[in-house]
Amino acid sequence: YVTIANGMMEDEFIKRHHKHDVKEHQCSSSLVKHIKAPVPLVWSLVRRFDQPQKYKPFVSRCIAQGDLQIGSVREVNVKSGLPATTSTERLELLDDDEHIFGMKIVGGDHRLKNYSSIVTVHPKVIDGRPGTLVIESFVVDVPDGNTKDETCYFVEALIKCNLKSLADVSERLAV
Ligand code: A9S
Repeated sequence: YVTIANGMMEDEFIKRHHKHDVKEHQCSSSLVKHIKAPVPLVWSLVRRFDQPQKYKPFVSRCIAQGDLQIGSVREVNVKSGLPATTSTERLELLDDDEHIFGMKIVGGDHRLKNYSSIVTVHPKVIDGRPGTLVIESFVVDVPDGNTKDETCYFVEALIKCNLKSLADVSERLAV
């Protein structure tokens, strides 16, 4: 019953914090990651809009204007070998009490139009110690020539890499 309860808890979080207005030509999904590190540590990485490279493996450089205010914009350069080189992104949500981070992609030489994502961070006991449940959801336009499934698969694969790296960095720092 514990797993069912946990599943319901995650579903509640998703329903409450990860609402996206999904249009017909868009796709949306959410991913969950358990991290064996305390919430303050994980949140300290997620909240740094100006330094996504602290944990995102594809980011090579980031320049952010403004000081982490809602509406700040960052210019992200990504590593070679990816189907893009730059992404311009806007900070939409940063709630240090509820641990909610939201951003929108507003430009760049990639195909993710109208991409919007929300990351929430929740305390959870893992292996009898303070751990973190991270939930990341997104909505994005389905590019011409692609299906919803292909688009969701592509974005989910990237987010899984980001969340795996967030876990590795957090768990290394938590030692
Ligand atoms: O950075 C994120 O939080 C999520 C995504 C999906 C970023 C994807 C990306 O940076 C690439 C990795 C370069 C892939 C962008 C904006 C477009 C891509 O095609």
